[in-house]
Amino acid sequence: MTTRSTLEQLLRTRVLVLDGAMGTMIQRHHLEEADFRGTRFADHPRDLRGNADLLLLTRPDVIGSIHDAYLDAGADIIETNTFSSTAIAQADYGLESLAYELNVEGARVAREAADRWSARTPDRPRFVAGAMGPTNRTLSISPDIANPAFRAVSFDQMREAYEEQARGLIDGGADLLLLETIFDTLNAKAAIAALLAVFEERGAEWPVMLSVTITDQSGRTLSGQTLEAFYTSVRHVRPISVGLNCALGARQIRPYLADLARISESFVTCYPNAGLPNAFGAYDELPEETASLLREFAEAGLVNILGGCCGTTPEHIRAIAGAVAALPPRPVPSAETDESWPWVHTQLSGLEILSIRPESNFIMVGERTNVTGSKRFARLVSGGLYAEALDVALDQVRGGANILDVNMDEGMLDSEAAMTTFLNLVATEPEISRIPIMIDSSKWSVLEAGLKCVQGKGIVNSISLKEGEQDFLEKARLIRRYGAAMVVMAFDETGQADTVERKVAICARAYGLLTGAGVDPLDIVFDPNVLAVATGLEEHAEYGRNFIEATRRIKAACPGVKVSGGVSNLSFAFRGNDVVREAMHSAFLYHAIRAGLDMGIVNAGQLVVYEDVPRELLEHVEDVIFNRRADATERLVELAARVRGAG
Ligand code: THG
Repeated sequence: MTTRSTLEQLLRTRVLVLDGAMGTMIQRHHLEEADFRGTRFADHPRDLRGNADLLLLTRPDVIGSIHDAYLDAGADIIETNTFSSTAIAQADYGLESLAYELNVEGARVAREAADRWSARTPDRPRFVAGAMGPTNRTLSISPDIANPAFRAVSFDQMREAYEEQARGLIDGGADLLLLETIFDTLNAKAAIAALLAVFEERGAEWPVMLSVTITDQSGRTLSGQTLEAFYTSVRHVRPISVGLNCALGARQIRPYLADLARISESFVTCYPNAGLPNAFGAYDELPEETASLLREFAEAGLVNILGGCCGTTPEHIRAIAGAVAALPPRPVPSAETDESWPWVHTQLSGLEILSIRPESNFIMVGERTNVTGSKRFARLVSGGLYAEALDVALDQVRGGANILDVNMDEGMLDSEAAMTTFLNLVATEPEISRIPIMIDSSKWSVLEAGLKCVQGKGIVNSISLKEGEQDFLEKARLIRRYGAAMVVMAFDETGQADTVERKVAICARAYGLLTGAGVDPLDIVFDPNVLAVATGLEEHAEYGRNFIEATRRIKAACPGVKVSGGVSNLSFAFRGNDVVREAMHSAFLYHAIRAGLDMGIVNAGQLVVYEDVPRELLEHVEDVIFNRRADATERLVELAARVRGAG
């Protein structure tokens, strides 16, 4: 039996107990600078007192005795003393080179203690969770107010630091990996990318526990996400548990725990602080009080694993273990038990969630933040006028965009850098970053640069079978590591599909390949190519109708997928005549939505209501879209000249 299945079985029978604070217990030992240094670091040029993780190398006896105390108190799972054992966090002490060793030792010391207790109480196996803290850096927030696009560390540096930590924890014998005190989801996504890479490298998976921190009564993470948005952004690691720890006591944490418990597909954890800190920064909630609050969490069916964070001690853990021993664990809900279960729908996120359901309105993807689609945006970005470029994004949001498409594909631009700068800035504007981002590029390096900047669950736009199956699946695999959805264009090795048959055949083939590789159909967005009509070329006459018919068939053939299109492409022949263009978009959308179109890349704020399109114009436009008469284009061109004057 694997660790995961053993744990899952246990978690279905009772509430498991996690240990309490490490720091609080270390304080009880009144250690001096000399204890932290030992002989090995006696001459280290920096102060080391305060580097709790270093005690693994200099006073492993202290750490081992704390593990013992928690196991004796009834902890089923103990956490390694490796919260800050990444090269990034250890750099504060000039000890970044120790990261791997600290993690190996941290897991080894905990493993030894857990194994001793498992041997003593074989009916109660003990587990080691490798603690992985958030580091002291934020990927979503600039440390320099004057320079909001700046980041003190890159996604790749953070991912590499977490890879090293994970390898150490695994090599030292950890059973689980616990990403905890998550306050910036992008840090957590870097850690998840690291874990998925290490699992692949090792050819095995370790169960992952996630624990997020809500810093205040706003109910949001430090980086501004709601809990539902957070969970949507990190689900792709398929955690064995998700929960809350730190910052708050049990009393303040309860409403957020209830929110998470309602939507979590995995087991739920909670290890709050021992109340809120007093005037001296100390915690004085007594063990019985913490235990009675946590007992109520279990009685309410909210939790599967309980423990303590700052200020909790073995006395707290003993009281908690006693209080919940006889209570049943939270049953994991599902679509069968909950009719409003979110995970049967396409779920995306920015700071907030975007759920795309059958009853949802049409989803508008704002197109203007595109250097090839807007001369103004292009001018602002190439001139480095990012504040004004951000206003273009804000206008799209205020115009009703539910998702923001960002494209920096211009020959004269460093597109990777422009994508990074712009998305880092978007992250600092809550009114914009509220909505999910669609990262639009024909270059993989630009798509990946974008993926490294968004804490939410966004959409990659796009991938296709253009370069063959292997390239397609490789990109899809990487997109999954970042937890994004993906637009798949109806494009294959022989080119862009323009007939209904080819559009449907390519999408069906892509669907088979992607779902076969484990991609959730709900994360696939097919784009059957909106192509320009009324161009004067006979072979373009059916393009409007083909898109609409293909949409209908793709939705029927590929359960779960969404269909999208770049609507403004349709009217390229009428550039400069916005009255006709908007009428064409409006009529096209009216029919495409009825055929199952879920979303479209549009100029948000400019869409005209179908019923408001003048009758004559509408008839001429629909003649073109449906290729209803041989002279449809001629007649629309002729009318266009007249309405241009009127408009
Ligand atoms: N499918 C997918 N992604 C896409 C497209 C698609 N991304 C790009 C494009 N097509 C969708 N975006 C736009 C953006 C703007 C315009 C058209 C499509 C547009 N712009 C005006 C023009 O060119 O006339 C520019 C006017 C101005 O400069 O202000 O029409 O199909 N997956």
